[in-house]
Amino acid sequence: MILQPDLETLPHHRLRALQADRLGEIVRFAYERVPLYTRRFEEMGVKPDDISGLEDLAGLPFTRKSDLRDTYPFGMFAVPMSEVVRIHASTGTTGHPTVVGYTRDDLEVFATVCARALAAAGATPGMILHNAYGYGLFTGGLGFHAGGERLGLAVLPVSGGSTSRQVDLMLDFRPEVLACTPSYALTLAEELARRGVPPQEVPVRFAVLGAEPWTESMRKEIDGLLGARATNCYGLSEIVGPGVAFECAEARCGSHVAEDHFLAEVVDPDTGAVLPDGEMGVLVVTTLSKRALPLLRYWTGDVTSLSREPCACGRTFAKMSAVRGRTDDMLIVRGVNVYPTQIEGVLGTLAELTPNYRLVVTRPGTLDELRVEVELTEMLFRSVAAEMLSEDELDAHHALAGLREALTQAIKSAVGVTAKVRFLAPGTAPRSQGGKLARVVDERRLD
Ligand code: DLL
Repeated sequence: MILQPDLETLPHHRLRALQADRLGEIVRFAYERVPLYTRRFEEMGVKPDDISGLEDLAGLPFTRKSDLRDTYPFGMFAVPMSEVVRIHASTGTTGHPTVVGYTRDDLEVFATVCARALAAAGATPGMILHNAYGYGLFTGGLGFHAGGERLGLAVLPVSGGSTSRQVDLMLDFRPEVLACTPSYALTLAEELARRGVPPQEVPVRFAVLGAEPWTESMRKEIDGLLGARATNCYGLSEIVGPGVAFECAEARCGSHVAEDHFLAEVVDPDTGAVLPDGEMGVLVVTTLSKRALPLLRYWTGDVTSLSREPCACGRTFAKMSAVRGRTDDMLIVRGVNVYPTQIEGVLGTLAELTPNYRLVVTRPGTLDELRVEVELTEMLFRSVAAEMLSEDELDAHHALAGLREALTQAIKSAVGVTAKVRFLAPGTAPRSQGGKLARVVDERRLD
């Protein structure tokens, strides 16, 4: 279902005209209201009027996360606090958290793009939405909450955590729609399986998953375990939260950017030059309608590509490919660039393995070592571990030699790195407790 067909299927030339109008307005607004932009424009000798069309965008500097941190907490807000009705913030593992604000109109945009995402995933008014994204400073919970209400869903604000209770509610209330991170969808699916609920008896039909990178093999796994259709939803708090881009149930192949509100570019991570459609680079987003925190050419750090091929669903919004990861999540192992999603893709090709894994990078001597720790399926584990085995005995079991060789080869040919493989018993790799799951442990000392 298309929530706003008049906007979501706008012919390209009209969409471009709308974007150009809004860009001119937001550039002037940001220049006049945000001291950082005033200063930057003046330093570059650029006037807002110089940006009269989309083609002029590349003349503007990037805005980075560090700009938000340097002006912590509210220095980039473009309206007085009397016009701000909501504040969210990232947890910020290093330095200050990034703080974002919304006017009443901004919340309207936020709810609308989340409602579009739910509708595109297959949700229709009258369905129940089990919203297991975290509520609080994180944008996922409240974003999908408002989006669900806007679409006409009955929203169950379960938030993250208390998996057993979530599954009780799921079995009693029978929600057709689930929203959470893909790693938490797996945790929920495991708990359902543990209770002996087969996929065809899981009430969820549509799962709207995002907030962390995931792969097609993970999608297949989740679809199978839940008996549902999982679609991807992308977003970041700086731009609005979830709903910046979302997949349609028809194609499930790339996420439509809500281009009436967000202007997307993909740029070369080293030179900053705009790349043509189809080429992988860093996603840069300009907000076209936000008022509390307008951001011009915001450097997301997320690696993706854009496509403007017509889509089966009829939406004309450009699609971004599944995010490979953030440039700062990229591991450099003996000089080779490795994204965790590349390893996840390889694990998904081997039926003996589960999607539960962890990557550990160490430097025992002078060389980096990448260790891929992955759980065996219950079936294989049982056939190997007829007797009690220690973790080391399991890992070294002769019956796993062929699998180890196959996995090592597959990783080498896909990623170009020889990884050490460690097999784990089912249930021993880290699980999402409700939010994003950290799968990488980097133990190298780089000093
Ligand atoms: O994760 C907003 C969100 C909530 C999106 C719920 C989707 C669903 P932040 O906490 O600010 O906001 O984190 C944003 O998470 O820059 C990406 O690196 C990553 N990310 C978000 N969605 C996806 C996705 C929310 N679908 C950062 N695929 C972004 C891959 C994603 N990475």
